[in-house]
Amino acid sequence: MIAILGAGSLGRLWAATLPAGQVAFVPRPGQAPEPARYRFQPLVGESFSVTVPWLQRGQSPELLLVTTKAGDTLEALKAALPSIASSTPIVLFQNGLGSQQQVAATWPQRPVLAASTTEGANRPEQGLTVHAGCGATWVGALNPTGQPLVNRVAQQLAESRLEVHPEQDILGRLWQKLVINAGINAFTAVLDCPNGEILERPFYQRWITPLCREISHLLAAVGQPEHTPEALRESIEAVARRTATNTSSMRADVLAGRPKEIDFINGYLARLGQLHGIATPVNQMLTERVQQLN
Ligand code: NAD
Ligand code: KPL
Repeated sequence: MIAILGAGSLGRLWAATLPAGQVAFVPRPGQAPEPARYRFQPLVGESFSVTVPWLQRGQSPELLLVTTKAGDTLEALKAALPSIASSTPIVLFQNGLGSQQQVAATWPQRPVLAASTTEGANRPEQGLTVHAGCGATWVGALNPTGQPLVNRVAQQLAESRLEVHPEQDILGRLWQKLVINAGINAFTAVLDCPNGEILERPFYQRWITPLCREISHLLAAVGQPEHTPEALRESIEAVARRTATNTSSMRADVLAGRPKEIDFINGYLARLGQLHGIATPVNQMLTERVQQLN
C-alpha cells in the first residue's frame, strides 16, 4: 500500500496512475472516511473515474508520498507520522527548497527522500483532475537512511507508468528547478501573464540580470556547480520560451487564491543570502511583491 499525504492535483495524479487498489490518501485528523472520488483525464485517451480510500488506523503503508504545498508539509507530517512506521520511506514532492530540509532535520532517523517532477497536473473544475503536462520524475535520498531505498522507491513509483529515474544528486536537481522557478514564477505572478510574456516586460528586463547575479553567488556559496549570471539567464529564458503559453504554478495559485510557495523559492534564496552574508535585494523584493498579491 502506498499512502499519499495531500489529495490535491499532484497527489491525485499519482493516485490515478499507480495500480488501482494499492493507494490510499492520508486523512487529516478527524477527516470524513468517505473515499475520494474524482474523474481523471490522462494525457491521451478518455477520462475515467477514480476512487481512493483513506488510510485506516492500523494500516501500515510501505511508502508515503507527500504532495502537500511546501508551506503545509511540516504540519501535515507532524499530524500523520505518529501512526506511520518509522521505517516507511517518506518521499517529498514539494517545489522549491527549505521544506525538504525542515522535514529531514525534524525526523533524522526516518528515511527521507525527495522527488523533483516535471509532470503537470491541475484541477480545472471540482471533481476533475487533469494530467496536463508530460514530464519525468527523479527521486533521491535526502538523508543516509533514505539512501539504500532510492532504487526500490523509484521502481515502486514507475509502476504508475510515468517516467521515473533514481537520482544520486537530488539536491542538485532540486536546485536546478529552483533556479528556473526563481527566474520565472514570481515575475509571472507579479505581471499576471503567461511564462513567455515576461520576456517582453520592462519589469522582468530590469531585474533579471541582478537576480541571476544573486543566484550565481548563492550557488557558489552552497557548493552547487557554478554558473555565470548570463548562463543562468539563458536557461531561465529557454524554459520561459519552451513553456511560453503556460500559466506558472505561482500565477495559478494567486489567481485561485491558494497559498503561494514564494517563501520556498525566492524567499528561500533571500534567507540563504542572509545566512551566507550575500546581498539578495532582488529575491527579497520579488518575495515581498508576491506576498502582497491577493
Ligand atoms: P494542491 O494545492 O493541489 O494540493 C495540496 C493538497 O494538500 C490539497 O488538497 C490540500 O488540501 C492538502 N493538504 C494541505 N494540508 C494538509 C494536511 N495537513 N493534511 C492533509 N492534506 C493537506 O497542490 P499541488 O499542485 O498538488 O502541489 C503539491 C506540491 O507539489 C507543491 O509543492 C507543488 O509545487 C508540487 N508540484 C506540483 C506539480 C503539479 O503539476 N501540480 C508539479 C510539480 C511539483
Ligand atoms: O515549474 C514551473 C512552474 O510553473 O512552477 C515552470 C517551469 C515555470 C513551468 O510553468
